[in-house]
Amino acid sequence: MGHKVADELVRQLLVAGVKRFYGVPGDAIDLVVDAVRKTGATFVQVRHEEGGALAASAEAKLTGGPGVCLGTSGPGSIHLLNGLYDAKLDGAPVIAITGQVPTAKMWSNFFQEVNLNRLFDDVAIYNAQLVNPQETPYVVARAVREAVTRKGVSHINVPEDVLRMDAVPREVTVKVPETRYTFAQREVIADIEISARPVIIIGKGAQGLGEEVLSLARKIGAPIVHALNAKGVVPDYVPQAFGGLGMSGTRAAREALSRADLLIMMGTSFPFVEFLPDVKTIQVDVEPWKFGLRAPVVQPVLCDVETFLKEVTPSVKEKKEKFYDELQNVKRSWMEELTALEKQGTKVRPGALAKALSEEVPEVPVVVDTGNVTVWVNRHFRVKNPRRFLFSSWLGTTGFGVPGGLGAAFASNSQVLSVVGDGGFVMTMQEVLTARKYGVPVKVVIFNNSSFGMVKEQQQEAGLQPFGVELDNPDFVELGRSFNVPSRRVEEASELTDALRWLRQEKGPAILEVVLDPRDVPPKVS
Ligand SMILES: Cc1ncc(C[n+]2csc(CCOP(=O)(O)OP(=O)(O)O)c2C)c(N)n1
Ligand SMILES: [Mg+2]
Repeated sequence: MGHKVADELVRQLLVAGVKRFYGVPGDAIDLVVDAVRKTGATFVQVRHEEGGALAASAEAKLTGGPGVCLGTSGPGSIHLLNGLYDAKLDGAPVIAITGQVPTAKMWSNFFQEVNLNRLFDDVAIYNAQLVNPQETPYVVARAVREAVTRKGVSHINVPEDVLRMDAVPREVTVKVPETRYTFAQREVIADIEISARPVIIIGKGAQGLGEEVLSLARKIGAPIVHALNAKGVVPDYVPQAFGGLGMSGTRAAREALSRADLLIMMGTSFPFVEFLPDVKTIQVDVEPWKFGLRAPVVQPVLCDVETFLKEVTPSVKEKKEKFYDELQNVKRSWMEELTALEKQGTKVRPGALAKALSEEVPEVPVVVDTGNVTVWVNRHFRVKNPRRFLFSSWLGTTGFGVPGGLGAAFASNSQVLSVVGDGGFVMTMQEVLTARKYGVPVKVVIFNNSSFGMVKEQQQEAGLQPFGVELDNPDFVELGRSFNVPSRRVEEASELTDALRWLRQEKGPAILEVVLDPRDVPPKVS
């Protein structure tokens, strides 16, 4: 057999630290799948390539990547696109390996011939077609380097016959030097010291730096507000935490921002400018092109959040008057509002469900789908100790929850909570079968309100009649059982705690459907 291009391609990816390959086999990609099999690495046979790409994206969000997904020529690779866009928009390093018809048939309108390089041009940072066997190590190493350092998607398309050609194993050791940042400390510190009401917004760049962010916040009296992808960085129970920002955020965060005289944006380019105050802004980011993206930034700081905090926190003068103290009544009244929404009748209330998840399923990563379910979790899921949440935060794709849970469970080698709406669940529910096949403990909680709840509200707000939003759902428990996955339904509030304990104790994947009142919608904070 010898060492072929497919073998070298897989070998290079394994050398780069790739742990598994998500995909559906077939046609042009079979040689890559076979090369994975021969190495003993994990090939995760998903049921839809979108699920594979979303799982790879979730894995990359959790670990820094790269996640890898595979697609065959034509249709299989077209299916990858939504997951790849999720990775692109959330800056998750993902590599897509796609097959192509043999070179002898290319450009002849052959069966399944799709110009995948053209199709992936917008989604991929690095978009290559491998035609020369000798180039294999370099092309793969570059795909890894580009995905990881530029935080996005690399795509390598390979014609089937090229995969069969002989290749020479070759080490490509490219050490990417670590970037060190410096900035005008004195100016930044002066801006902070003269402000009376600074507010900190954290985003993805503050991931894992909860304690450090809190130290600065305590010293300068700043309330901390999080963009969706920084949920869980800072615990909710400290006086500095004001919750989420934006449509799924809190009234307390809105109020804090409306009174701010200085904004410190750390590792975020939060897109909804209507939520941002028109005040002096210090923006900390490692991507120069992001400065001023949202506001005319006064003080751009080209720096990673960790270095920024290390340099600023010890040097800045402690403020006697803490702005977050002034706002505690605002925070208290928001918490009362949340608590009122969590008051159970006989039926489960969605806010109470999100809160119960935080209490009954501690310590595991939480993957959240897109819909009102995002809002319930962002507001009502109380973070005690910092923990990871994964969202499709920038693409906002419905259907992220189950495949995202699959990728997160593989990557963390632990249980994962996948919180999904009934609409989002059905979009990608086939990946429950994948979780079962590999015994991966994805614990799915379905917020079943029999509708595309968020869309229904958007239609109403726009003065439209709700249309196309009611869902004729299957019996989720029967469905789950037919997947051979333990499944339960909760209809009464009194059953919830017990059901969540059951969910947590199941060894493999499990489904808990919770029946909700479709009229129970999250309040607007604007
Ligand atoms: C792939 C995709 N299709 C459509 C949408 C538009 N969309 C946004 S929220 C939503 C509703 C999701 O319904 P469900 O999962 O039941 O959650 P709910 O809002 O009811 O909590 C839809 C369809 C989207 N974001 N992504
Ligand atoms: Mg719904």
